[in-house]
Amino acid sequence: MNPIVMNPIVMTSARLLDGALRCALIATVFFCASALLPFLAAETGAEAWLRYAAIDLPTAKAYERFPGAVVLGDSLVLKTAQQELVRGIDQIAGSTMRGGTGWPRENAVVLGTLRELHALAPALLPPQELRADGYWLKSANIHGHECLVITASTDRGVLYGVFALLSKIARGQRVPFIDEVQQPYAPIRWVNEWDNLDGRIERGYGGPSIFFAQGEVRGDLTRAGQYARLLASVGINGCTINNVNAAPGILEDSFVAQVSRIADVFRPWGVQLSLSVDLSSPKVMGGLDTFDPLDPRVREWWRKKVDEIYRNIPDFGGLVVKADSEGRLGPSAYGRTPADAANVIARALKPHRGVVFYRAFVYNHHLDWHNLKNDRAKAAYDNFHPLDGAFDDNVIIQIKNGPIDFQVREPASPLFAGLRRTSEAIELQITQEYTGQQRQLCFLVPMWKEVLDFDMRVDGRPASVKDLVAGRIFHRLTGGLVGVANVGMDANWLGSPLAMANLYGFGRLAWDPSLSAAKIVDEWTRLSFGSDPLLIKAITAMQLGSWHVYESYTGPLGAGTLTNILGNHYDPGPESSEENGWGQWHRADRQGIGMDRTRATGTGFIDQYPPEVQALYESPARCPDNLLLFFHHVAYTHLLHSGKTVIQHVYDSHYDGADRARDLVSQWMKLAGHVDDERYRDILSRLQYQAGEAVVWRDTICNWIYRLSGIGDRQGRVAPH
Ligand code: GCV
Repeated sequence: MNPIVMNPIVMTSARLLDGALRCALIATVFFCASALLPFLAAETGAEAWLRYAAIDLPTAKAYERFPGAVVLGDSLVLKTAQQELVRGIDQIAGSTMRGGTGWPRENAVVLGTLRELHALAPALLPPQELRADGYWLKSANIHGHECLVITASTDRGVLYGVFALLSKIARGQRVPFIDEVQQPYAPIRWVNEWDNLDGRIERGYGGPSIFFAQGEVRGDLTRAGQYARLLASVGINGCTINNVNAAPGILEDSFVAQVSRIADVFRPWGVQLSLSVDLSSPKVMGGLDTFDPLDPRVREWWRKKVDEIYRNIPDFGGLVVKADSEGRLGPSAYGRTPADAANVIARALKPHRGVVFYRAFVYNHHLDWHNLKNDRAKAAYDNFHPLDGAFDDNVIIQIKNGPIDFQVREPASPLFAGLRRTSEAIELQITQEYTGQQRQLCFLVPMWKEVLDFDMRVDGRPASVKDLVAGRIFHRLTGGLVGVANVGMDANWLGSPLAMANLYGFGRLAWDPSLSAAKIVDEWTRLSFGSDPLLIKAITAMQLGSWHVYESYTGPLGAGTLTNILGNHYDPGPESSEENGWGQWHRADRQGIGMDRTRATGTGFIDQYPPEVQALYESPARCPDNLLLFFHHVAYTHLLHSGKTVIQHVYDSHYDGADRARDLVSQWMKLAGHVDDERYRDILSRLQYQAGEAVVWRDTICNWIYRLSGIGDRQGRVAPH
């Protein structure tokens, strides 16, 4: 095994032999190491990016200069921050810090909010105002002691600062003198889990629920607490624990009491718990004969229910609503609007400072496919844009990144630019429902960045999606990013070790969407696998290229993931998209392929964008190739900007994609001996399987499009030219 990635426990032990000082710590470290053996030695992936693997001795020595870990204040979150610091430094640098409270009496890392710091060192002021959850890492001399201060305006910010410091140290950075402020881009940085109360997870690929089993909250919530730690380590501050297709029973008083146990294990990590609710709850479980949001009895029901939740969970975050969508009941049953529905719940939450996330994923799945003007992509904007300004200020409209449903490529939803007087959040899908279900490698950060960076050109001025959702363009008080994670009981959380880069990447982007995909994956790889240069180079290259690889054999040119949309959302199944009401149409026929969404001849979807974006997409001549079939129905012989015909591009892309999927296997095999056996073999078998699946996809799609078009492949791979 390569020395750089050898078992950290072995490394720690070796270093212990090095110096007399460390000899004194043998017993403690050995004890800690033994306790952690099942996680670290086995490398199951359970510790994810918080492995805290030992670093080299000279770098580690730098941390001996801070023997103390002093906390100013005694809140639960501050105590957690102190414990995490001590644990991290012990594992990473092999030094045991002395925990203490009050003013430092030796060189120390000092943890505390700005208020507490001010009492200790009034002259120590951050170079800029720290917004909620932002933190400042600062080397300073305090009353004659060399200190490293981690401060913030909130306790949670201090915890985030500790994780940031540990991440730097774990990646081998030396931080002797530091003066760094980090601020979150947006206040909302949440994950959703689509867990059902019976323990199954909708679109979950990492095992059963960590929260529920057989209709109850699990007795043992150790994993839920560990998950909260992972979330906090990347700055995620909220988690909705149950499926948006919500079981009404979640709101039974007895169940809320059970749920409060989950909030208890989230609390030390500053993660707020929230619940998805069924809008018909007042009727289906609340004893009323209606759930009309404008009925005073319904209003009172929500008020009492929310009060009851806060009695159990005082720091409860809020409620998520999926209504009038995919068979869920909603306000339309009474001729009411999403604003009526959102506001009745928002008003119940308001006194407690809770928020409502009302999902914009509202559409008719019985659309008449014969009608070429029908278009599911228009639904979110059509339903919500007219209501702009009608939502209370603690309502956040949660909008999927694209107008359809987490396809391998979609344009940014036009609704991001269509709400000026309403707060919004972007919903990204970490679980790979349409992108390989964790059985195939697809690092989604580059895709998310394209959407977040997309400029909507509102009123002729720059308006990136990330600025819109953060509330920066229209000066909203709240907003941000929500990721559908769906972690499960599998040791490595998502079922696949490499897929964890998506969870990490979501958190990092939610904190700072300007980070590059390359930086994020570099951080993640170092933390998850170590700093062996060969390994860093190979894993980052594989991850960064993987979305394009997957796209090229599943859905090139913006046609959508050509998968079995009526079944598993995984296998190739281009025919399943057509001739049904779901509206994931690609409109492939004998002449051509693609949805005509133009204003001139198509569904008019393009009209929903601001004028400069309309101009980009309306003309096939300007429309980027990678979205051509999303916006236009073109002949198979249509020439792309690349100079190829559409049909030849489809053939080439599928063959190229399958070749590149096979190359992923050889790239990985070069890492034999550089990665622990367990993860090496797991990842190898997944990549080998993916290479086979890519061939299945290639052949299915190429044969299907050849049968439809009758046009052969110039290279003779599919049918005679
Ligand atoms: C939770 C897609 C998924 C559904 C999901 C839905 C949603 O349609 O296939 O499983 O339901 O999106 O986001 O509400």
